Amino acid sequence: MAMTIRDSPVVAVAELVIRLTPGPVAEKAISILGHRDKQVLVLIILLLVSLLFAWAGRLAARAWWAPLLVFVPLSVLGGVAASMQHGASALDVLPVVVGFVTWLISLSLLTEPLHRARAATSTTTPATTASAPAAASGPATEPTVPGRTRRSFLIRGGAIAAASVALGMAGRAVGRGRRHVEETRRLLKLSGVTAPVVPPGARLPLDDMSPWMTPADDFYKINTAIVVPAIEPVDWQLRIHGMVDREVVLTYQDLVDRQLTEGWVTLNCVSNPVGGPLIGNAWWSGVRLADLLREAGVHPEADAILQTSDDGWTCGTPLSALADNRNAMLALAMNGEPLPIDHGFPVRTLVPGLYGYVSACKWVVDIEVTQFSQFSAYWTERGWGERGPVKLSSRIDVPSSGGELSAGSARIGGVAWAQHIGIEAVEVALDGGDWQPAEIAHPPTDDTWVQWVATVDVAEGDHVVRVRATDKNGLVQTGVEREVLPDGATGWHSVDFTATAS
Ligand SMILES: Nc1nc2c(c(=O)[nH]1)N[C@H]1C(S)=C(S)[C@@H](COP(=O)(O)O)O[C@H]1N2
Ligand SMILES: [Mo]
Repeated sequence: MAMTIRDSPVVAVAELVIRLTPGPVAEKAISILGHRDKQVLVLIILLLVSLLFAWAGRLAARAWWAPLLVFVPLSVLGGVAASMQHGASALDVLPVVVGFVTWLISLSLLTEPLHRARAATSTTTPATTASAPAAASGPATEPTVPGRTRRSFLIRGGAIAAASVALGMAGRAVGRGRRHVEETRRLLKLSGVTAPVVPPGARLPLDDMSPWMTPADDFYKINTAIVVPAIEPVDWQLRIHGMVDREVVLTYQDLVDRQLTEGWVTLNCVSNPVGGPLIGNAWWSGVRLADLLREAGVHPEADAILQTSDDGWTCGTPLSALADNRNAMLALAMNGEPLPIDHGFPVRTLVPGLYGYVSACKWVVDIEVTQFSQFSAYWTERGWGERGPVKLSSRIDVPSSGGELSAGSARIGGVAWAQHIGIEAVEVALDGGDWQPAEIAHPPTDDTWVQWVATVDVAEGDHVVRVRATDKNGLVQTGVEREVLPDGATGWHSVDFTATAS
């Protein structure tokens, strides 16, 4: 059966909770729990379900039907959640039905000996108690009622545990889907994809600086899906339709056969607080979106594309950012390797200059050419800005917050970014003093972050340093502090450190 772990009712309920959570609350949860928010949610749901089951067990001692008070609402919730998932069919409710029947059978098997025992003790009249010695000499091989109850309870419990283990193993077999795709991905050779080479001038030497290239394993991940899609390239296709002259349907092979474009692009998340980690720089290879859109023939009145992922996630991207000279692409590879599954294998979108939530659709399967006035997308429905141009920002990597430097002439460094505009200058200010210029690196395009290093004189003791950048339009990074909601944080990153005697 083509059942995947995504069909689990617990996951469905968790996804329902996520869907019903208002944007600002979800944002708070993500900022408190980091990106383990979904695992925590699943754990909470499992814990609640266990508590409800314990309660159902106690109810069962009272009347055979009482646990239904717990099972029926739980199953209905699971069923509703499962059927509300993106692309759900009647089949998705099946695990819930199976679960419901399993609970009923398990509980009645487990409690049946208890009921029998209770029935036995309650029919034990004083008269029969009096004749107990006689009874004992009769069916003497039969254990006493409490003993038999315990044994039978244990045997049945054991049988159910064994059945659960068997089911668990079956579940793991279901997880094979992802392992298969992982295997396909590992064997995939993409001609036209070149290995990343750090461009000359992109790096400034400073220990503990974030590396120019973020390895895929360290690259931040944002997924609303708890279990991400595992798609075989042969099963993937993308439809470009809507306000176009000709609908275009592309297979993975179609993309591989085309001329690939490659480039360094820094991707960042709108939820990244000032100085935060939700940013990474990678070498991407893919097919230019501008070419595909030209082939489809975009109508002049269109101003957006609505992208849909295999997992149902959506985002709206301004056409203006796709048709100009920037390297907006359907990416097939990251850092010279096929995209990792978690970063969108087999195909994801990438648009330099826009936050990921309005552009970087992973596992993209549908692109509708349309108008912003015609739709709302996943995050815009939750209160985030409709357009998401990246805001000019900068970060201090060295020293780390609360870290140490040797007193004297100290080197401070980090990154600054204003994708597709470019960084003109970076300045630092020590202990609230004047802004002093930093040296900046010169990467080949404006689509990446820019490393910077400043040399400052620090006396022994505690200090605070802050940074600001200026973009190539002459805009100076604002010191006004704004929250990430609705369209990205602003403010200056500052770091406290101690200068020690060297
Ligand atoms: N299908 C899908 N695509 C998605 C997302 C998502 O949750 N689901 N998150 C978006 C957001 S908010 C960001 S910042 C980037 C992050 O990409 P990464 O996980 O590869 O770093 O992916 C975008 N694409
Ligand atoms: Mo994001």
